[in-house]
Amino acid sequence: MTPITYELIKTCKQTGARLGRVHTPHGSFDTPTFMPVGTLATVKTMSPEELKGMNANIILSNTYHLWLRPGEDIVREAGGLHKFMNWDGAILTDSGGFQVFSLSDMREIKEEGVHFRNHLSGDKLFLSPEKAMDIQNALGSDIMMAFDECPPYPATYDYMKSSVERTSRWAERCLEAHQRKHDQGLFGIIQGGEYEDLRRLSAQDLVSLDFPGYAIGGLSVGEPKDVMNRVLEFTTPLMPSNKPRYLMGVGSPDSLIDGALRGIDMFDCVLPTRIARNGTCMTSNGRLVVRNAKYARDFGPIDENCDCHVCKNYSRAYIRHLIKCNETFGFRLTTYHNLYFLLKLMEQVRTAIAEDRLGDFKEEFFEQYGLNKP
Ligand code: PRF
Ligand code: ZN
Repeated sequence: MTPITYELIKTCKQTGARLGRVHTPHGSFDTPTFMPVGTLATVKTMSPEELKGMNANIILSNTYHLWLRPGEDIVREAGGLHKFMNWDGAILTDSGGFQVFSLSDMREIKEEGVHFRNHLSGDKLFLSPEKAMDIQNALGSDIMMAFDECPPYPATYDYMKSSVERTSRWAERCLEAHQRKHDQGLFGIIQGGEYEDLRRLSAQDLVSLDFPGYAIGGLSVGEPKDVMNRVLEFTTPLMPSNKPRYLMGVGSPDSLIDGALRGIDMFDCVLPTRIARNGTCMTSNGRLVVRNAKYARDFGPIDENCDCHVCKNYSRAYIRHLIKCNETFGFRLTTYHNLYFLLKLMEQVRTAIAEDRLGDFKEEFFEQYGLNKP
């Protein structure tokens, strides 16, 4: 019995997108959903109460970062990540594979695992499927991710093939090493870049291992948007329809809609929180750089179509002032608005699926967001 189950509620007659619900030991969440990123056991500047207030039911955290600081032993001693950070909703942890590849140079990939340097201290480190499972078992996340390799874009066919085969062997070792099958679910990660037959190979290998959910990795790594959409089109049909499908590292409003349209249920990305901290807001009319001088005397809200606490109470001029002065409260306000905006967008996507009109919703949203320009 797996602690993670997926309930398919309905598919959109217009697009085939899925409306569903995922059940975890720390509550359920409706899909398609967006997971705010809390790399170091905090969604930067937001309290768990604020996240709850915007209807976030699942957040993501990172094995690699928590392993380095404060160390998984301290989190285990605290009673697990939920208790440590006072978050009683669901938590998904990424395995560290991707972070090693994106944050550290001087890495050496071997069959046993990856040798690399600590991105903070320069010390030598080693991460393997077994180690990634040990750490995630100590953290106690509801959903753990398999230890994979995410090759850079573009990668040659031959490299990608050997990488996919290794990721499959690592996935098997992850299943073997996973100690808390009764209360933590482990998801497999499908790799293969833009190569259709390698995505099929990867999907077949992983599906045969019977994980309670599957992710698509190796996308949003610099490939053009139409490549990502094409890969999703041939990959999601290879994934079991009775399990959740997670597209890793994707969080722009247009990609969330395009992903949902192609049968994706879960997304995560640092985009909304990261751009918030340099003064960029997501709005129904596209991105708004609230730092800009033109907002110095603009006493209207960030987004006149947003009903979040920030848009109801604070002006562009005030938020611009705070951010220009590096005031923490300014970063909190833009972060709150951006997360609220994406969570609300996913709620609108779910409603559109329920009403069999996600295709129409996409047209309307893209038009207003400014994405239908030639
Ligand atoms: N693998 C893992 N985490 C990830 C990715 C991946 O391929 C991506 C790709 N965009 C984001 N995060 N383990
Ligand atoms: Zn708002």
